[in-house]
Amino acid sequence: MINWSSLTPAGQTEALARPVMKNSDSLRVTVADILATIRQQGDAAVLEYTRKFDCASLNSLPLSVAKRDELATRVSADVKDALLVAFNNVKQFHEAQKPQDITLTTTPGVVCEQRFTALDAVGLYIPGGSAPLPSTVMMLGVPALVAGCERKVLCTPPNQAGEIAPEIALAASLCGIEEIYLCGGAQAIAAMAFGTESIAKVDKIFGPGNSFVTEAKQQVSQRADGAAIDMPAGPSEVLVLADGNANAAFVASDLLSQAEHGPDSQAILVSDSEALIEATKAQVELQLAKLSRNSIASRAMENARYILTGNISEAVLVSNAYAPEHLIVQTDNARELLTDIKYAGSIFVGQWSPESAGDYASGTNHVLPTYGYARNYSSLGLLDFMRRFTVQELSADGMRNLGPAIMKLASAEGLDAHEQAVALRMAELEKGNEQ
Ligand code: HSO
Ligand code: ZN
Repeated sequence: MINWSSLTPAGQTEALARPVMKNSDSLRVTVADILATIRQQGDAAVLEYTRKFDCASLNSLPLSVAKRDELATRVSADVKDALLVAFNNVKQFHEAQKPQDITLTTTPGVVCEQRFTALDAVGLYIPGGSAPLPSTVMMLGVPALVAGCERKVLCTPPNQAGEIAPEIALAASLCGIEEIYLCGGAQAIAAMAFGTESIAKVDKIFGPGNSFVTEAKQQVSQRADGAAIDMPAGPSEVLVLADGNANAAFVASDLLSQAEHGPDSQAILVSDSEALIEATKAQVELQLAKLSRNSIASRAMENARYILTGNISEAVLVSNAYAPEHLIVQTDNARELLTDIKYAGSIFVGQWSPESAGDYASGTNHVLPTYGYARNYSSLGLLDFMRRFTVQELSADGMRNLGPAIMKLASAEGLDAHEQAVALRMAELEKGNEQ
Protein backbone atom coordinates (compact mmCIF):
# COMPACT_ATOMS: atom_id res chain seq x y z
CA MET A 1 0.00 0.00 0.00
CA ILE A 2 1.32 3.41 -0.98
CA ASN A 3 0.69 6.29 1.41
CA TRP A 4 0.31 9.20 -1.00
CA SER A 5 1.02 12.09 1.36
CA SER A 6 4.24 10.49 2.59
CA LEU A 7 5.72 10.58 -0.93
CA THR A 8 7.87 13.34 -2.38
CA PRO A 9 6.61 14.85 -5.68
CA ALA A 10 9.13 12.65 -7.50
CA GLY A 11 7.90 9.63 -5.55
CA GLN A 12 4.31 10.46 -6.51
CA THR A 13 5.23 10.66 -10.19
CA GLU A 14 7.02 7.35 -9.86
CA ALA A 15 4.04 5.73 -8.12
CA LEU A 16 1.86 6.58 -11.14
CA ALA A 17 4.44 5.74 -13.80
CA ARG A 18 3.34 3.42 -16.56
CA PRO A 19 5.54 0.61 -17.80
CA VAL A 20 8.01 1.80 -20.40
CA MET A 21 6.71 0.86 -23.84
CA LYS A 22 8.85 -1.47 -25.84
CA ASN A 23 9.15 0.78 -28.93
CA SER A 24 12.71 -0.39 -29.11
CA ASP A 25 14.79 0.31 -32.17
CA SER A 26 14.56 -3.35 -33.11
CA LEU A 27 10.74 -3.24 -33.07
CA ARG A 28 10.80 -0.11 -35.23
CA VAL A 29 13.15 -1.72 -37.74
CA THR A 30 11.27 -5.04 -37.86
CA VAL A 31 7.98 -3.26 -38.48
CA ALA A 32 9.51 -0.93 -41.08
CA ASP A 33 10.79 -4.06 -42.90
CA ILE A 34 7.35 -5.66 -42.85
CA LEU A 35 5.74 -2.47 -44.20
CA ALA A 36 8.31 -2.24 -47.01
CA THR A 37 7.81 -5.90 -47.93
CA ILE A 38 4.03 -5.54 -48.12
CA ARG A 39 4.34 -2.38 -50.24
CA GLN A 40 6.59 -4.19 -52.70
CA GLN A 41 5.07 -7.65 -52.77
CA GLY A 42 1.41 -7.12 -51.83
CA ASP A 43 -0.87 -10.12 -51.29
CA ALA A 44 1.87 -12.72 -51.70
CA ALA A 45 3.79 -11.30 -48.73
CA VAL A 46 0.67 -10.85 -46.57
CA LEU A 47 -0.22 -14.46 -47.25
CA GLU A 48 3.27 -15.65 -46.47
CA TYR A 49 3.34 -13.87 -43.08
CA THR A 50 -0.13 -15.19 -42.29
CA ARG A 51 0.89 -18.76 -43.11
CA LYS A 52 3.91 -18.37 -40.90
CA PHE A 53 2.15 -16.87 -37.86
CA ASP A 54 -1.51 -17.87 -37.98
CA CYS A 55 -2.60 -20.62 -40.37
CA ALA A 56 -0.11 -22.70 -42.37
CA SER A 57 -2.71 -23.90 -44.90
CA LEU A 58 -4.34 -20.57 -45.77
CA ASN A 59 -4.49 -19.91 -49.52
CA SER A 60 -6.51 -16.75 -49.88
CA LEU A 61 -6.99 -13.62 -47.78
CA PRO A 62 -10.64 -12.65 -48.37
CA LEU A 63 -13.40 -14.32 -46.36
CA SER A 64 -16.59 -14.23 -48.42
CA VAL A 65 -19.90 -12.83 -47.20
CA ALA A 66 -21.39 -16.31 -47.67
CA LYS A 67 -18.73 -17.80 -45.37
CA ARG A 68 -19.24 -14.94 -42.87
CA ASP A 69 -22.94 -15.73 -42.74
CA GLU A 70 -22.39 -19.47 -42.52
CA LEU A 71 -20.01 -18.96 -39.56
CA ALA A 72 -22.49 -16.57 -37.92
CA THR A 73 -25.19 -19.28 -37.83
CA ARG A 74 -22.96 -21.25 -35.44
CA VAL A 75 -23.43 -18.67 -32.67
CA SER A 76 -25.78 -19.95 -29.96
CA ALA A 77 -29.17 -18.27 -29.65
CA ASP A 78 -28.49 -16.74 -26.24
CA VAL A 79 -25.15 -15.22 -27.27
CA LYS A 80 -26.84 -13.88 -30.40
CA ASP A 81 -29.57 -12.26 -28.28
CA ALA A 82 -26.95 -10.68 -26.04
CA LEU A 83 -25.00 -9.37 -29.03
CA LEU A 84 -28.21 -7.81 -30.34
CA VAL A 85 -28.87 -6.07 -27.01
CA ALA A 86 -25.36 -4.63 -27.10
CA PHE A 87 -25.57 -3.75 -30.80
CA ASN A 88 -28.81 -1.80 -30.28
CA ASN A 89 -27.45 0.18 -27.33
CA VAL A 90 -24.15 1.00 -29.03
CA LYS A 91 -26.04 2.00 -32.18
CA GLN A 92 -28.46 4.26 -30.29
CA PHE A 93 -25.66 6.03 -28.46
CA HIS A 94 -23.64 6.61 -31.63
CA GLU A 95 -26.69 7.75 -33.60
CA ALA A 96 -27.25 10.39 -30.92
CA GLN A 97 -23.75 11.71 -31.70
CA LYS A 98 -24.69 12.82 -35.22
CA PRO A 99 -23.32 16.36 -35.58
CA GLN A 100 -25.31 19.36 -36.71
CA ASP A 101 -24.09 21.42 -39.68
CA ILE A 102 -23.55 25.11 -38.97
CA THR A 103 -24.46 28.05 -41.26
CA LEU A 104 -23.52 31.49 -40.00
CA THR A 105 -23.42 34.99 -41.46
CA THR A 106 -20.31 36.52 -39.90
CA THR A 107 -20.49 39.87 -41.76
CA PRO A 108 -23.52 40.90 -43.90
CA GLY A 109 -23.15 38.99 -47.19
CA VAL A 110 -20.51 36.60 -45.84
CA VAL A 111 -21.82 33.09 -45.12
CA CYS A 112 -19.64 30.45 -43.41
CA GLU A 113 -20.68 26.82 -43.11
CA GLN A 114 -19.36 23.77 -41.31
CA ARG A 115 -20.43 20.40 -42.73
CA PHE A 116 -19.70 16.77 -41.94
CA THR A 117 -19.29 13.78 -44.18
CA ALA A 118 -18.40 10.13 -43.61
CA LEU A 119 -14.91 8.86 -44.36
CA ASP A 120 -15.01 6.72 -47.52
CA ALA A 121 -13.01 3.68 -46.49
CA VAL A 122 -12.17 2.61 -42.95
CA GLY A 123 -9.98 -0.26 -41.81
CA LEU A 124 -11.03 -2.05 -38.64
CA TYR A 125 -8.38 -4.19 -36.98
CA ILE A 126 -9.47 -6.96 -34.63
CA PRO A 127 -6.66 -8.80 -32.84
CA GLY A 128 -6.58 -12.58 -32.54
CA GLY A 129 -4.78 -13.59 -29.40
CA SER A 130 -6.05 -15.40 -26.37
CA ALA A 131 -9.63 -14.02 -26.48
CA PRO A 132 -11.29 -13.04 -29.78
CA LEU A 133 -13.34 -9.91 -29.07
CA PRO A 134 -16.61 -9.58 -30.97
CA SER A 135 -17.40 -6.63 -28.70
CA THR A 136 -14.53 -4.74 -30.34
CA VAL A 137 -15.96 -5.51 -33.80
CA MET A 138 -19.12 -3.71 -32.67
CA MET A 139 -17.27 -0.77 -31.12
CA LEU A 140 -15.56 -0.13 -34.46
CA GLY A 141 -18.24 -1.38 -36.84
CA VAL A 142 -21.25 0.41 -35.37
CA PRO A 143 -19.88 3.97 -35.64
CA ALA A 144 -18.64 3.17 -39.17
CA LEU A 145 -22.15 1.95 -40.03
CA VAL A 146 -23.90 4.93 -38.42
CA ALA A 147 -21.49 7.42 -40.04
CA GLY A 148 -22.23 5.82 -43.42
CA CYS A 149 -18.68 4.87 -44.43
CA GLU A 150 -18.83 3.35 -47.91
CA ARG A 151 -16.19 0.67 -47.33
CA LYS A 152 -15.77 -1.06 -43.99
CA VAL A 153 -12.73 -3.33 -44.14
CA LEU A 154 -12.08 -5.78 -41.32
CA CYS A 155 -8.73 -7.53 -40.88
CA THR A 156 -8.32 -10.23 -38.27
CA PRO A 157 -5.92 -13.17 -38.06
CA PRO A 158 -7.43 -16.55 -38.95
CA ASN A 159 -7.42 -19.48 -36.55
CA GLN A 160 -5.63 -22.69 -37.49
CA ALA A 161 -8.63 -23.85 -39.48
CA GLY A 162 -8.40 -20.70 -41.63
CA GLU A 163 -11.61 -19.29 -40.15
CA ILE A 164 -12.66 -16.62 -37.68
CA ALA A 165 -14.68 -17.02 -34.47
CA PRO A 166 -18.42 -17.29 -35.24
CA GLU A 167 -19.12 -14.40 -32.83
CA ILE A 168 -16.76 -12.14 -34.83
CA ALA A 169 -18.57 -13.15 -38.03
CA LEU A 170 -21.96 -12.38 -36.50
CA ALA A 171 -20.86 -9.00 -35.12
CA ALA A 172 -19.41 -8.14 -38.56
CA SER A 173 -22.65 -9.08 -40.24
CA LEU A 174 -24.72 -6.96 -37.82
CA CYS A 175 -22.48 -3.99 -38.65
CA GLY A 176 -22.80 -4.58 -42.39
CA ILE A 177 -19.10 -5.37 -42.81
CA GLU A 178 -18.72 -7.14 -46.14
CA GLU A 179 -14.97 -6.98 -46.67
CA ILE A 180 -13.19 -9.34 -44.31
CA TYR A 181 -9.54 -10.36 -44.79
CA LEU A 182 -7.82 -13.12 -42.91
CA CYS A 183 -4.63 -11.45 -41.77
CA GLY A 184 -3.26 -9.81 -38.66
CA GLY A 185 -0.24 -8.04 -37.23
CA ALA A 186 1.82 -5.32 -38.86
CA GLN A 187 1.24 -6.99 -42.25
CA ALA A 188 -2.52 -6.39 -41.98
CA ILE A 189 -2.00 -2.74 -41.04
CA ALA A 190 0.37 -2.32 -44.01
CA ALA A 191 -2.08 -4.00 -46.38
CA MET A 192 -4.92 -1.69 -45.33
CA ALA A 193 -2.74 1.44 -45.36
CA PHE A 194 -1.01 0.93 -48.72
CA GLY A 195 -3.40 -1.45 -50.46
CA THR A 196 -2.61 -4.78 -52.13
CA GLU A 197 -4.09 -6.64 -55.12
CA SER A 198 -7.03 -7.92 -53.07
CA ILE A 199 -7.27 -5.28 -50.30
CA ALA A 200 -7.94 -1.79 -51.59
CA LYS A 201 -6.34 0.99 -49.57
CA VAL A 202 -8.31 2.57 -46.71
CA ASP A 203 -8.31 6.16 -45.43
CA LYS A 204 -8.10 5.52 -41.70
CA ILE A 205 -7.28 2.52 -39.50
CA PHE A 206 -8.94 1.81 -36.16
CA GLY A 207 -8.56 -0.72 -33.40
CA PRO A 208 -6.34 -2.23 -30.74
CA GLY A 209 -3.41 -4.57 -31.18
CA ASN A 210 -0.09 -5.78 -29.87
CA SER A 211 3.15 -3.79 -29.98
CA PHE A 212 3.72 -4.69 -33.67
CA VAL A 213 0.26 -3.46 -34.65
CA THR A 214 0.63 -0.29 -32.59
CA GLU A 215 4.05 0.45 -34.09
CA ALA A 216 2.76 -0.28 -37.62
CA LYS A 217 -0.17 2.11 -37.10
CA GLN A 218 2.22 4.83 -35.94
CA GLN A 219 4.49 4.32 -38.94
CA VAL A 220 1.76 4.28 -41.62
CA SER A 221 0.17 7.39 -40.07
CA GLN A 222 3.38 9.30 -40.69
CA ARG A 223 3.47 8.61 -44.43
CA ALA A 224 1.64 10.60 -47.08
CA ASP A 225 0.82 7.34 -48.89
CA GLY A 226 -0.29 5.65 -45.65
CA ALA A 227 -3.47 6.10 -43.62
CA ALA A 228 -4.68 8.10 -40.63
CA ILE A 229 -5.14 6.25 -37.33
CA ASP A 230 -7.62 6.48 -34.46
CA MET A 231 -5.27 7.14 -31.53
CA PRO A 232 -1.94 6.09 -30.03
CA ALA A 233 -2.23 3.07 -27.74
CA GLY A 234 -0.67 1.43 -24.72
CA PRO A 235 -1.69 -1.34 -22.32
CA SER A 236 -5.28 -1.18 -21.06
CA GLU A 237 -5.84 0.28 -17.58
CA VAL A 238 -8.38 0.97 -14.84
CA LEU A 239 -8.30 3.26 -11.84
CA VAL A 240 -10.92 2.64 -9.16
CA LEU A 241 -11.61 5.53 -6.80
CA ALA A 242 -13.42 4.24 -3.73
CA ASP A 243 -14.30 5.37 -0.21
CA GLY A 244 -14.81 3.39 2.98
CA ASN A 245 -18.42 2.61 2.07
CA ALA A 246 -17.55 0.91 -1.21
CA ASN A 247 -18.19 -2.80 -1.65
CA ALA A 248 -14.73 -4.42 -1.60
CA ALA A 249 -15.88 -7.40 -3.66
CA PHE A 250 -17.17 -5.06 -6.39
CA VAL A 251 -13.93 -3.06 -6.33
CA ALA A 252 -11.80 -6.21 -6.57
CA SER A 253 -13.88 -7.57 -9.45
CA ASP A 254 -13.36 -4.33 -11.39
CA LEU A 255 -9.59 -4.41 -10.84
CA LEU A 256 -9.53 -8.05 -11.96
CA SER A 257 -11.61 -7.45 -15.10
CA GLN A 258 -8.85 -5.21 -16.26
CA ALA A 259 -6.12 -7.56 -15.09
CA GLU A 260 -7.44 -10.54 -17.05
CA HIS A 261 -6.98 -8.70 -20.36
CA GLY A 262 -3.23 -9.15 -20.32
CA PRO A 263 -0.17 -9.40 -18.09
CA ASP A 264 0.66 -5.78 -18.92
CA SER A 265 -2.79 -4.45 -17.85
CA GLN A 266 -2.68 -1.73 -15.21
CA ALA A 267 -5.00 -1.80 -12.18
CA ILE A 268 -4.94 0.94 -9.55
CA LEU A 269 -7.09 1.48 -6.47
CA VAL A 270 -7.09 4.92 -4.86
CA SER A 271 -8.95 5.24 -1.58
CA ASP A 272 -9.07 7.31 1.58
CA SER A 273 -9.89 4.19 3.58
CA GLU A 274 -7.21 1.77 4.70
CA ALA A 275 -9.89 -0.74 5.69
CA LEU A 276 -11.34 -0.71 2.16
CA ILE A 277 -7.89 -1.24 0.67
CA GLU A 278 -7.21 -4.22 2.96
CA ALA A 279 -10.64 -5.72 2.28
CA THR A 280 -10.13 -5.29 -1.47
CA LYS A 281 -6.76 -7.04 -1.36
CA ALA A 282 -8.36 -9.99 0.41
CA GLN A 283 -11.15 -10.08 -2.18
CA VAL A 284 -8.62 -9.95 -5.01
CA GLU A 285 -6.93 -13.09 -3.62
CA LEU A 286 -10.26 -14.89 -3.25
CA GLN A 287 -11.60 -14.01 -6.70
CA LEU A 288 -8.29 -14.42 -8.50
CA ALA A 289 -8.05 -18.07 -7.51
CA LYS A 290 -11.28 -18.84 -9.36
CA LEU A 291 -10.57 -17.06 -12.64
CA SER A 292 -9.96 -19.17 -15.73
CA ARG A 293 -7.37 -16.63 -16.85
CA ASN A 294 -5.77 -16.78 -13.41
CA SER A 295 -2.18 -16.79 -14.65
CA ILE A 296 -2.64 -13.71 -16.86
CA ALA A 297 -4.57 -11.81 -14.17
CA SER A 298 -2.07 -12.76 -11.44
CA ARG A 299 0.81 -11.41 -13.47
CA ALA A 300 -1.03 -8.14 -14.04
CA MET A 301 -1.99 -7.88 -10.36
CA GLU A 302 1.68 -8.14 -9.38
CA ASN A 303 1.94 -4.59 -10.71
CA ALA A 304 -1.36 -3.41 -9.21
CA ARG A 305 -1.10 -0.35 -7.02
CA TYR A 306 -3.10 0.44 -3.87
CA ILE A 307 -2.84 4.12 -2.99
CA LEU A 308 -4.07 5.57 0.32
CA THR A 309 -4.97 9.26 0.34
CA GLY A 310 -5.96 11.62 3.16
CA ASN A 311 -9.41 12.27 1.71
CA ILE A 312 -11.47 11.83 -1.46
CA SER A 313 -10.48 15.20 -2.97
CA GLU A 314 -6.88 14.08 -2.84
CA ALA A 315 -7.89 10.78 -4.48
CA VAL A 316 -9.42 12.78 -7.36
CA LEU A 317 -6.13 14.67 -7.77
CA VAL A 318 -4.29 11.34 -7.97
CA SER A 319 -6.71 10.15 -10.65
CA ASN A 320 -6.30 13.39 -12.61
CA ALA A 321 -2.52 13.02 -12.45
CA TYR A 322 -2.76 9.46 -13.83
CA ALA A 323 -5.44 10.23 -16.49
CA PRO A 324 -6.77 6.66 -16.61
CA GLU A 325 -8.38 4.99 -19.61
CA HIS A 326 -11.22 3.75 -17.35
CA LEU A 327 -12.14 5.51 -14.11
CA ILE A 328 -14.60 3.78 -11.79
CA VAL A 329 -15.97 5.93 -8.96
CA GLN A 330 -17.42 3.99 -6.04
CA THR A 331 -17.98 6.63 -3.40
CA ASP A 332 -20.98 8.17 -1.70
CA ASN A 333 -22.36 10.82 -4.05
CA ALA A 334 -20.08 9.64 -6.84
CA ARG A 335 -21.78 11.90 -9.39
CA GLU A 336 -20.79 15.00 -7.44
CA LEU A 337 -17.12 14.22 -8.08
CA LEU A 338 -17.62 14.54 -11.85
CA THR A 339 -17.04 18.29 -11.77
CA ASP A 340 -13.54 17.81 -10.32
CA ILE A 341 -12.51 14.89 -12.50
CA LYS A 342 -10.48 16.28 -15.38
CA TYR A 343 -8.96 13.46 -17.37
CA ALA A 344 -10.32 9.97 -18.02
CA GLY A 345 -11.21 8.10 -21.19
CA SER A 346 -14.52 6.91 -19.75
CA ILE A 347 -16.00 7.37 -16.28
CA PHE A 348 -18.17 4.78 -14.53
CA VAL A 349 -20.27 6.39 -11.84
CA GLY A 350 -21.36 4.50 -8.71
CA GLN A 351 -21.33 0.91 -7.57
CA TRP A 352 -23.76 -0.37 -10.20
CA SER A 353 -21.57 0.77 -13.10
CA PRO A 354 -18.78 -1.75 -13.61
CA GLU A 355 -16.32 -1.40 -16.47
CA SER A 356 -17.88 -4.51 -17.99
CA ALA A 357 -21.04 -2.49 -18.72
CA GLY A 358 -19.12 -0.15 -21.01
CA ASP A 359 -16.89 -2.92 -22.35
CA TYR A 360 -19.90 -4.75 -23.73
CA ALA A 361 -23.33 -3.34 -23.71
CA SER A 362 -24.31 0.01 -22.17
CA GLY A 363 -23.79 1.90 -25.43
CA THR A 364 -20.55 3.83 -24.87
CA ASN A 365 -17.48 2.94 -26.92
CA HIS A 366 -14.80 0.81 -25.31
CA VAL A 367 -11.98 2.05 -27.54
CA LEU A 368 -10.42 4.66 -25.26
CA PRO A 369 -7.17 6.57 -24.84
CA THR A 370 -4.68 4.67 -22.67
CA TYR A 371 -1.21 5.47 -21.34
CA GLY A 372 -2.12 8.99 -20.16
CA TYR A 373 -3.39 10.05 -23.59
CA ALA A 374 -6.75 10.74 -21.91
CA ARG A 375 -5.22 14.18 -21.24
CA ASN A 376 -5.31 15.06 -24.93
CA TYR A 377 -7.26 12.38 -26.83
CA SER A 378 -10.95 11.45 -26.69
CA SER A 379 -12.86 8.22 -26.44
CA LEU A 380 -13.74 6.80 -29.86
CA GLY A 381 -17.01 8.10 -31.24
CA LEU A 382 -19.01 8.75 -34.37
CA LEU A 383 -17.00 11.85 -35.33
CA ASP A 384 -13.82 9.78 -35.66
CA PHE A 385 -15.46 8.14 -38.68
CA MET A 386 -16.30 11.49 -40.25
CA ARG A 387 -14.52 14.46 -41.71
CA ARG A 388 -15.38 18.08 -41.00
CA PHE A 389 -15.02 20.71 -43.70
CA THR A 390 -16.09 24.28 -44.28
CA VAL A 391 -17.89 26.15 -47.08
CA GLN A 392 -18.07 29.90 -47.65
CA GLU A 393 -19.91 32.19 -49.96
CA LEU A 394 -19.54 35.96 -50.27
CA SER A 395 -22.17 37.97 -52.12
CA ALA A 396 -21.27 41.25 -53.84
CA ASP A 397 -22.28 42.98 -50.63
CA GLY A 398 -20.15 40.58 -48.65
CA MET A 399 -17.15 41.48 -50.82
CA ARG A 400 -17.85 45.19 -50.39
CA ASN A 401 -18.09 44.79 -46.62
CA LEU A 402 -15.12 42.52 -46.02
CA GLY A 403 -12.81 43.46 -48.94
CA PRO A 404 -11.04 46.39 -47.27
CA ALA A 405 -10.04 44.30 -44.22
CA ILE A 406 -8.76 41.47 -46.41
CA MET A 407 -6.70 43.87 -48.55
CA LYS A 408 -5.17 45.53 -45.48
CA LEU A 409 -4.12 42.17 -44.01
CA ALA A 410 -2.74 40.92 -47.34
CA SER A 411 -0.67 44.04 -47.76
CA ALA A 412 0.54 43.81 -44.14
CA GLU A 413 1.80 40.30 -44.94
CA GLY A 414 3.36 41.53 -48.18
CA LEU A 415 1.28 39.10 -50.26
CA ASP A 416 0.40 41.16 -53.33
CA ALA A 417 -1.51 38.48 -55.25
CA HIS A 418 -3.82 37.97 -52.29
CA GLU A 419 -4.52 41.71 -52.18
CA GLN A 420 -5.01 41.79 -55.94
CA ALA A 421 -7.62 38.99 -55.82
CA VAL A 422 -9.79 41.32 -53.76
CA ALA A 423 -8.80 44.63 -55.38
CA LEU A 424 -9.84 43.39 -58.86
CA ARG A 425 -13.26 42.40 -57.59
CA MET A 426 -13.73 45.63 -55.63
CA ALA A 427 -12.87 47.62 -58.78
CA GLU A 428 -15.46 45.65 -60.76
CA LEU A 429 -18.08 46.37 -58.10
CA GLU A 430 -17.23 50.08 -58.14
CA LYS A 431 -18.00 50.07 -61.85
CA GLY A 432 -21.43 48.71 -60.96
CA ASN A 433 -20.74 45.22 -62.44
CA GLU A 434 -22.35 42.86 -59.97
CA GLN A 435 -22.99 39.85 -62.29
N1 HSO B 1 -11.67 -3.39 -21.59
C1 HSO B 1 -11.26 -3.49 -22.97
C2 HSO B 1 -12.39 -3.82 -23.90
C3 HSO B 1 -13.01 -5.17 -23.75
N2 HSO B 1 -13.31 -5.78 -22.59
C4 HSO B 1 -13.43 -6.03 -24.70
C5 HSO B 1 -13.89 -6.93 -22.83
N3 HSO B 1 -13.97 -7.11 -24.11
C6 HSO B 1 -10.60 -2.18 -23.39
O1 HSO B 1 -11.34 -1.07 -23.07
ZN1 ZN C 1 -12.44 -5.24 -20.74
